Order: sequence, then C-alpha cells, then structure tokens
Amino acid sequence: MPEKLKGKARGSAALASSTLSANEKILQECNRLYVEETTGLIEIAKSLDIKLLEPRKKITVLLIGNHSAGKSTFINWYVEEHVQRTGVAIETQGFTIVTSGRKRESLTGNATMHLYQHLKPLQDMKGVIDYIGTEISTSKQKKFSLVTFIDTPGLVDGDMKYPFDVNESILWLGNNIADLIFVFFDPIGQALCKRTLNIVENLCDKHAERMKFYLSKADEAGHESDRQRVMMQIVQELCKRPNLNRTGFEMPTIYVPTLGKQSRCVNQIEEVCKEIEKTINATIQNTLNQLEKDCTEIADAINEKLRIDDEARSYNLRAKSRRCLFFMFGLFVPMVFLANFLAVGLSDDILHSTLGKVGTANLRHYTSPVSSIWTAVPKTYHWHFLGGVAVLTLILLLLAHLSSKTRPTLGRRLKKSLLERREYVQSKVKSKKEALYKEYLQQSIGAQEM
Ligand SMILES: Nc1nc2c(ncn2[C@@H]2O[C@H](COP(=O)(O)OP(=O)(O)OP(=O)(O)O)[C@@H](O)[C@H]2O)c(=O)[nH]1
Ligand SMILES: [Mg+2]
Repeated sequence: MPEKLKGKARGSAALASSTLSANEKILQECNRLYVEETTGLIEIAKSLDIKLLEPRKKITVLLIGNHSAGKSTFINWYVEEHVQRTGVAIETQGFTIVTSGRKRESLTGNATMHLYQHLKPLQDMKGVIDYIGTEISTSKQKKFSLVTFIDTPGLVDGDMKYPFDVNESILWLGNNIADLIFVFFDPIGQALCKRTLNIVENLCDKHAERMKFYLSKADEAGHESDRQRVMMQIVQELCKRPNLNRTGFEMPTIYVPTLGKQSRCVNQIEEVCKEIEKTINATIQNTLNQLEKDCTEIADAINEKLRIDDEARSYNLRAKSRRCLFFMFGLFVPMVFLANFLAVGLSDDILHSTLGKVGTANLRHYTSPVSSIWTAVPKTYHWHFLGGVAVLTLILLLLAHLSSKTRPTLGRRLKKSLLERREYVQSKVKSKKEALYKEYLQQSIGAQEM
C-alpha cells in the first residue's frame, strides 16, 4: 500500500477507535483476546482440549409480544432511525436483527447466517431462513452500539398461519441467544393472546431473570382508571399461569414519546433504557470475570500437563534403572557359572597361557563360591540346578524387558511452547484484564478515587 494511503487507513482506524465508547472498547478487546489467530485463548484452550466460547461484543435484546404491540416502533425510537416497518397491519412477519455497523445495509437470511454463525440452529427450522434478515444501522444513539435487537413477528391467536414454527423459533432465541427478553403487552389489541402467554410462560420457566414485561402504547390506554383496569386484567391473566404467578410482578407503562400524542400518563420508557444499560454493565463484568476464569483454567491445564510430564520423566528414569539392574543380573548369573565352568574345566596350561598365573589364581578364587554351590548340590540334581539357573536368567531378562516400557513425555519444543503460553495467559492476559477492569470502573468511580 502506498505510504499516503497507509497513513489514511491508519488515520481512519484511529478515528474509528477514538469514537468507540470505553465499554465498546473493553468488549472488543476481550473478544480480540479470544479470537486472535495464534495467541487467541480459544485456540490455546483447544490445544488443551478445553472448549471456550467467544465472548460477544454486544448484548442481545429479544422483543416479543402481540401483533401491533409497538415492538418495531420501540426499536426505531431507540435507534432513532426508521429501520423497521411499523403500522397497524401485521408488519413484522419474520425475524429482524437490528444492529449497529459502519454502513446502512439490509442482509438476507443467508447473509445473516454467515454473519451470526451462532444462529445456525435456526436454519434447521423449516422456513425460518426465508423469514430472517438483518438491518445494519449506523446509528450511535443511546447504547445502540452495544445492543443487538431481535424483532419478532407479532403474535396472534386463531387462524393466522405462520410460514414457520413461530413458537419454536422464538423459544430457541429466548433460551439460547437473548440476554434480555422484553414482552410488550398493549392495551388495545389482543393483550391476552394465548400464544404470547404460552411462549412467555415457557420462557419464564427457565429464564425468569431475563424477562421484563411492559405495558406498551400506554398513551392509548385512555384515562388513568382505564389503564389500571387493563393492567389488572393482564396481570391477572398472567398470574393464572402457575409459572408466572410470582409476587411483585412489575409492568412499567411505556409509550414512544415521539409519536406526538399528548398524554398525562407516566412514561417509564427510560426504565427500558436503564434495563439495557444494566445488562450491558453486567455483561462487561461477566466477560472480564470469565476472562480471568478462562486464563486460570488454561494455566491449570498447562500445569497439569507439565506435572504429568514430570511424573512420566521420573517414572521413565526409575524404569531405566530397573531395566539396567535386571539386565545386569540376568547376564551376571550365567557369566559367573560360565567363568566357574572354565576355571574348573580347563587345564592349567591353557589358563596360564591366556590369563597368566595371577589371572588364573584370581579367577579360581572369585568363582570358588560357585564351586561350593556345586558341591552342596547332590550330583543327581546338577542338571536340574543348571535348568534353574537358566530359568532365573530368563526371568531376569524378561523383567528387564518389561521394565523397559516407558511413558510418553513432551518434546522439548512442545514443553517450551506450553511454558510460553502459561506465561502469556498468566501475566500478559491477566494484566490486560486488570487494565480493562480499571478502565471500566473509572467510568463510574473516577480516576482519582482508584
Ligand atoms: N400511540 C402510540 N402508538 C404506538 C406506540 N408504539 C407503536 N404505536 C403504533 O402502533 C402501531 C403498531 O406498531 P408496530 O411497531 O408496527 O407494532 P409491532 O409490535 O411491531 O407489530 P407487528 O410487527 O405487527 O407485530 C403503529 O401504527 C405504531 O405507530 C406508542 O407508544 N403509542
Ligand atoms: Mg413489528
């Protein structure tokens, strides 16, 4: 790349990173630590048979509710851009992922699946692929750069035929993808739609803490007394379901202020934004805590590998010495008998000419215990005794062979790379995590108090 262009690219990258909020930077940095090509934690963990999940850079908010409850309008209000079609007709027929990006763009089902690999199971649900899409918006309003909304088809009872299994797909998203599930009940339409209640009950069973209920389009509810009545009705209906019968049922009343209707009704729409912020903060803390845990898990796995290697090495050393010992004995026993056989059987002349007088005397002296053994053994058993010596020799050699089995050990290069990786996760990544935590806390406490 020409120097001028390089400078420009660097400049725009710097500009992009300078426009990121501290929280965005923290989540992106955490994500980078996991996915980097060779030094990424996912890759390191994989080599140790540990499966780590890639931390997400954004939280996911799933919006569900009856048809025309105001789900899409809420997203448009949050994003401050008309990304989603709204209206009284059944507007949203499939799933739309609304997320922030560098360029305004609409993606089809296939492109969506490429972008969000973790949504792949949705593809296996018949029909969903044709009814899912992504809207990328450049908006940076509120906390949108850290949020991905999933707009869902309006739920209705009766004859309405969905082109895919709407219940199953919403349940899958709620159970596997969403950090927050907003349920919108509106006062006008089918507030008590059975399909909505069934899905809500099912999701509440496992993820009650993710679920937040809102009385949407509250400005349409008429007078305060009417609104109270509608609320009572909805809460009563919800409480009829055993899974939803919880004390302290909260249902803030919200409406989109920009629609221009004058209403004296209290608008708690800011509570929704606060809920999103709360979840973002919890996600950042969880991600940083998880980073620490994952580093410890990796370091522990490396320590364990090194411990096993040390153990194998000392086992191998013991095995080697055992093998040597058995082998030496195995050879020593027949050699001594052979030497004794020669010392006694060969004539003095032959021995003197090969070993000399002193050598012959020594040979006879040192092998004399074997001669005493021979005299102690009755003559008729000499062959048996010899057989016994042969068996003993075989046993000793067999033991030497069996002791030669060693355990596998790590190669020098592999061991070095394990030590480097342990050093990397324990010092570099953990200190990076400390720095990111500091950066995160500085936003709320301030630098001077830390
Ligand atoms: N007065 C008022 N009208 C609203 C509010 N929110 C949405 N609406 C209107 O309600 C109608 C339905 O809104 P949508 O956002 O399309 O509803 P939805 O839940 O996405 O509907 P489906 O996509 O069909 O499920 C539109 O005409 C909106 O203008 C609100 O807070 N107050
Ligand atoms: Mg909609």
